[in-house]
Amino acid sequence: MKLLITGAAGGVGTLLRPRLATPGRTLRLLDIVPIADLRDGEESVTASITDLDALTEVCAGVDAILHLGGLSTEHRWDQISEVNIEGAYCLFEAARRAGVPRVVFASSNHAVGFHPKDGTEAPDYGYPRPDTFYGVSKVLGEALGSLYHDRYGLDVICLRIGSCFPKPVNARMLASWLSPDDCGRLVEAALATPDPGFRIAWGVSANTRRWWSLDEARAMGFEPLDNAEVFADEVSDEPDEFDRFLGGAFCAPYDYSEGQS
Ligand code: 15L
Repeated sequence: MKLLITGAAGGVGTLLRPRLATPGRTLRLLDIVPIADLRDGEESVTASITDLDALTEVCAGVDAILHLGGLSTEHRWDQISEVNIEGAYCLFEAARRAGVPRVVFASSNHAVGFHPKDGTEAPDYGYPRPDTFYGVSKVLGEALGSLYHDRYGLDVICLRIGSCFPKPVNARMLASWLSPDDCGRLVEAALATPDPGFRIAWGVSANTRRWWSLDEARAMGFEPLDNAEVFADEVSDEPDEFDRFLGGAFCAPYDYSEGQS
C-alpha cells in the first residue's frame, strides 16, 4: 500500500510519519523542501503542491493521499489563494488524473471558526463560517473534495482538525487538542473505512472539555484514547476574549500589512 503525504515536512506531517509507518506500507513524502532522515518504508519527493504536472507524476501508483500541504496559519489573500487554494485544486485534479481512489484532506476547525460556542457539541458538517482567509481555503478544499466525489467518484474524507501538537499549550487546547497518537488513529480510520464517499468529521481527542462532535469520526471506526485534561495543571487558565468562538484567537483582527503575514 502506497500512501502519499503532502506537506510531510510540516508540523503534523512530522508527527504523523512514525505513526503511519506500518509493515507493507510505503510512505511517499512530498514537500517543497527535501526530507532528511528517511526511515525504512519512506521515500521523499521534492515538489510544489501547485505544480499539477509534477503532482500527477507523484500520484502514479499511489493508493491514497493524506493532504497536509499548504500554509497552516493566516496569511495575506494572495498567499493563501496561491498556495492553499491552488494547491487543493492541483491535489484533487492530480488524484483524479492518476486514478488515486481516496483523499484524506486536512481541513481545520477554522473552516467554521466564527460559529459561537453555544454550550452544545458543534456537529459534524457544520455550515462553513470561516474565521480567516486560511479558514476560507479549508472551506474551498472541502468544496473541491465534494465536487470530485460527486463528479468523479473519489472517496474524500475531510478532517476538521483541532489543535494537533505534542501537548496542549493554552486553555483553549484543553478542549481542542488532537493528540498526535489520536491523529494517527483518526487518519488510519479514514484510510480504512469502507466506501466512505464524501465525509466531514472533527478531529479531536477525548477531551473532558471538548465542544466538537466525535460522531462522524467514530462512525469511521475512530476511538480517541487521549484526554488533554492530564495537562490541565501545565497550562494557564487565562481566558481569551475570542474563546467565545470555535476558532478562538483566529477570530481576532489580523494585520495584513507587509511583514505581518
Ligand atoms: C489550525 O488549523 C492550524 O493549522 C494550527 O496552527 C492551530 O492553530 C490549530 O488550527 C488550532 O486551532 O489550534
